[in-house]
Amino acid sequence: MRDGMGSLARILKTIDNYKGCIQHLETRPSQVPGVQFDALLKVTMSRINLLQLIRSLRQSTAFAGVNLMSENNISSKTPWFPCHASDLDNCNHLMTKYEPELDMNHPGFADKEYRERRKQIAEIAFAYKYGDPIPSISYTESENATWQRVFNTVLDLMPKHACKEYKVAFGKLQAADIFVPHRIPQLEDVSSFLRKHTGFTLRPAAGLLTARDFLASLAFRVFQSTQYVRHANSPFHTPEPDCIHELLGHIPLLADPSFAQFSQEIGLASLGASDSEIEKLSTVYWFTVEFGLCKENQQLKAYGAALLSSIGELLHALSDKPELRPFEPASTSVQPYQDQEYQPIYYVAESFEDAKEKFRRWVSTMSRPFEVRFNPHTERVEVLDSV
Ligand code: HBI
Ligand code: FE
Repeated sequence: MRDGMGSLARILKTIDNYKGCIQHLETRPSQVPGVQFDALLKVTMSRINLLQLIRSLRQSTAFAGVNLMSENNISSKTPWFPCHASDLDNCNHLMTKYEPELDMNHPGFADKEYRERRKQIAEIAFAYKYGDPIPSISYTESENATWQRVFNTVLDLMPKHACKEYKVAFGKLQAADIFVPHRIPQLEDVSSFLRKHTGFTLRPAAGLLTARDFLASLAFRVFQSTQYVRHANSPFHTPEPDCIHELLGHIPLLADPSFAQFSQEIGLASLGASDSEIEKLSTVYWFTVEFGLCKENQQLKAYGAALLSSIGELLHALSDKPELRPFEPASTSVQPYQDQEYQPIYYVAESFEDAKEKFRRWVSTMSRPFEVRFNPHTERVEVLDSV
């Protein structure tokens, strides 16, 4: 405090305003030149109010700084989260409900050979460590043929129905000889391509990851991508993500700077978030990154990966059947959804920039008592809990 005990009174008043309860108070003459007192306060209050209290105190010039000490009920309630891209080696927890062994509706459920092949490819992801090159896969003729069928339908539908950012990036992937009809692209080549455009990179994933782990990687501009291929009998549908979905659905837009930024911001917002907030962020992700529609010269276009990699749902989304609503994070984030049938509701963004603005405003209302910033030089997330 720079102006003596008078400022302590103001701190106490501010804490009272935010309904905090003081458990302990200590002051001592400060060692810092120009600062008269250090004060240590222990308070109990809700996380939301605490965040606002800190913001409010930071705005006052009477204080040399407000430091949040690690307090029991903050550190214990904040889940562990990765702070460096290499920590993502620990973020590979799977949701197994759609794996071919466990999901009776999976087209590979009764196909032992398919399940073996899928497992063999998934092993690569379990063994993968940060910094390794992504091992290449010799895809079989049948796997490449499945890719080719989906690739050709995307080529047909894209000119009319995909947003311009997708088309531009798709063209670049073709020009780089990464997207060709007759063979599945290797993740390592795709990763190098993305790194040059937006700094995104890939790491191999063994299947459907938990939302927390999946979203956390986006904070580091890392996209966890499966590497196995859907069942040959079902080229146009897969219950779990496969590399055709990742490559044709997600990769082109991750090469777009504005969309890449939006993706990273969802990831940053997820770090250390509560379970219910992870649920909301997943829902936003679902209705934007997976199933999002946007406007382009008064026309409706698709940018969601699940739409762009699934012809059936793409045509359904752009027909007059579903209900369309404007993207608004506060309401979109609590809209229930299912993953068994086509969506009855889609959310329409004005543009990526507009979606990002709205998302930022909404994230600032979340209850996390600290902010995070990604330092691209160190690939480290810095936690800002004091100024
Ligand atoms: N895991 N491998 C993988 N790919 C995804 O696209 C994916 C995921 N886990 C969760 C998820 N997507 C989303 O539906 C949200 O829950 C984040
Ligand atoms: Fe996806």
